[in-house]
Amino acid sequence: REDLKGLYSALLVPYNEDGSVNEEGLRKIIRHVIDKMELDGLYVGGSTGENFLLDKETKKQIFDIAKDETGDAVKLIAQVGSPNVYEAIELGQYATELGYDAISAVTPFYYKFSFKEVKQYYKDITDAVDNDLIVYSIPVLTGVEIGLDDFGELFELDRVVGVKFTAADFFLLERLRKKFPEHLIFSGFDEMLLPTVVNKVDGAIGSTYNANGPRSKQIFELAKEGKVEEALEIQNVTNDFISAVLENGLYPTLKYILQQETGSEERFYARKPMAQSTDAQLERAQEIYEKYIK
Ligand code: NAY
Repeated sequence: REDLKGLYSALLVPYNEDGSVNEEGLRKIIRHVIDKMELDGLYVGGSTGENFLLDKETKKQIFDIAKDETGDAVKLIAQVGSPNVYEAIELGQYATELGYDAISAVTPFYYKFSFKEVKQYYKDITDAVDNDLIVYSIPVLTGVEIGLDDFGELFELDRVVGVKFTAADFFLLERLRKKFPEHLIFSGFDEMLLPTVVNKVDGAIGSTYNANGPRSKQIFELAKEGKVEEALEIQNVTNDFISAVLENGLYPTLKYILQQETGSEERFYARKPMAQSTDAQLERAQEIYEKYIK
């Protein structure tokens, strides 16, 4: 699946105060990501979209809007994973019928599933959905660690084409790349984009690319060309930005910046139980916006 390579937005979703999707705002964010950030694709239904706080119908609504707004302009990956595997299958089939280029599924979380159970989960999804699947590994949020040999077993499943690797384990990343040259590896931590590209990942999926697209693309391209020094300079500025964002609150700050960038009057709310931004956070977000993005 060479065609899936590239830089993806982990799509951020704006909500209304009552928790419903702000459709107009979402469409504007998608346009911004495609037209201004010039990213290669959208990863829809990930952590950044607050997906794990949503009911099934709202997840479908977001898949619909993203496909409708995007058409065939960029690649679309639907994150459908959930400890409720029946829902994962239904969403995978739904996104596939809509024309999504691939699906992705987070490792099942909450209960301490054995690797055998995790593997069965991926088998059940890929048996039932006629699409390629990217494993979404994010141990910091799920607590689920997958080792090298276990990745090998998952990659043996028909239609498992790669992994979104959101971890700071560069030893494991290097081993994975060497052992599985044919599988796709997407980097998941934006602040570590450069060292993951040096380790020859095929692409990256991140929340900050929604706002910091141009610098991220430069890092990606320069590093691929072996221009590590130049790429590092841009990663340094990027990480000044990311540090400031993380310190002020990741989603509130990105939401504020995207609200400004898309010229949306309506505030981009979070979905409960995420807290809404405080005035102090909004003020600081404006400073960060002016310093790094505007
Ligand atoms: C998703 O599914 O939304 C993602 O791709 C998550 C990727 C992000 N990881 C986490 C833990 O939020 O983009 C990163 C992250 O926000 C960024 O690197 C800042 O730490």
